[in-house]
Amino acid sequence: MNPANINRAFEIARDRYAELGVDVAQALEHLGAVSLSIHCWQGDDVGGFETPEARLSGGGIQVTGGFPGKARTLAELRQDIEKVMSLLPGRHRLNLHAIYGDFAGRRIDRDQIEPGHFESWVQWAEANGVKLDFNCTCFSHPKAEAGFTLSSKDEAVRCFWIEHVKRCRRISAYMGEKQGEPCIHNLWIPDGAKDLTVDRFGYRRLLRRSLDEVYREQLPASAMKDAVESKLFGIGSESFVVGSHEFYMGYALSRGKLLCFDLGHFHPTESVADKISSIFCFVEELLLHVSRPVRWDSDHVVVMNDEVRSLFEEVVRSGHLADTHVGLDFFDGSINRVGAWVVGSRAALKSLLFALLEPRQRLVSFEERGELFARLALLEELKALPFGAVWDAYCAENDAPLDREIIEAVQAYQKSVVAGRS
Ligand code: RNT
Ligand code: ZN
Repeated sequence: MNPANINRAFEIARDRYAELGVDVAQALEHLGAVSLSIHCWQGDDVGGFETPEARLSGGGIQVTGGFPGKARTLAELRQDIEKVMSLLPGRHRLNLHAIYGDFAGRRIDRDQIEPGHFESWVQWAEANGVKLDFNCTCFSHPKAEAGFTLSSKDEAVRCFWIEHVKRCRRISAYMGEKQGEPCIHNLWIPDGAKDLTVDRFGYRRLLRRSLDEVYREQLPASAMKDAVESKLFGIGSESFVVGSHEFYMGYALSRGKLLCFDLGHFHPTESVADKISSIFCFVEELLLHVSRPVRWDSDHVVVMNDEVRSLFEEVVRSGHLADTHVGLDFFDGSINRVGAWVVGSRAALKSLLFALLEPRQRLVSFEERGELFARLALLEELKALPFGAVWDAYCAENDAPLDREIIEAVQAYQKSVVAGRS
């Protein structure tokens, strides 16, 4: 598109927002300061590289689809991530899972992993100007097959996973030290049961005890921060999930840990957006897993829907954008994976920009004066403002393609790189 047209459209949009009291330049500055923590696992259907045959199994999460050309090696995954990042405006982080270590063909069990297995990622990150986040992997493993890990009643199983998570925290601290800013270590475990469970309290007490053991080692806050991610149910854990919302909210608040809200981990009609202003009454930081549940925690590619928009609206309205770590969590193997990554990441950024362009003061003053029709009318008006012109200009300014250039860019990469993977 002709740069002069992008500019012309932007100037008209900027003036239109200015009439409502919105400072577009400031909104773009805030947007530019946000780094998404892009999940590595969209690239290979949450398989990881522990063995050549490694694939997602169990844990209540699932990837469907067999689109050809998924990354088979660390090198291919890195190449795909570099491509994805080149198609996004702004600087973003990479979120790794423990199963993505550089194991060089050796069988390293989860209770044996070490910072050295992630050294090549640290080097890659430095070379690409990317900061890393990390996750322990408590699924896709024989010792997770019975459905319980940190809350298992089998002490040997529990100890195995405690050791794994302890090591993952050290790996996170190693990454954080190397990159000169904290690496967030997020903990999600699949523990739960398909059917009516009687000793719920027993499992939850075990989980609390295991977590206390896992977090016993003090690691410098300048190098790593701990987050815990709750869930409502999974495939095969429909009746009981040990790490529920209440469990982790209590844990995080009493132990000074970060909470992680995943959009797919609540009742389908429950608003995660509405939790933001509640939780920020009690915490200083928050981790999000932006995702798209379709009837269940299906982890569809994020789009700019009402849920994601209102989530960011609440983050911005509460004045806590700088304290919110925005992780992505979706995995779709049924469409072009690089394309899925790009569309989902850009949708998150667009939703955030939309929220940043809200004339908050005007809306709040309508609200405070009881002019509730006016509040509603203005919220409706915003939907038809030239938001796209601001987004286009932001992309152009940041040397990223416009939305209308994405299809071609992804297809060209598919043809020249991905199609060669048989
Ligand atoms: C699972 C959780 C968790 C995972 C990733 C792979 O329901 O959302 O965050 O998706 O760790
Ligand atoms: Zn998640």
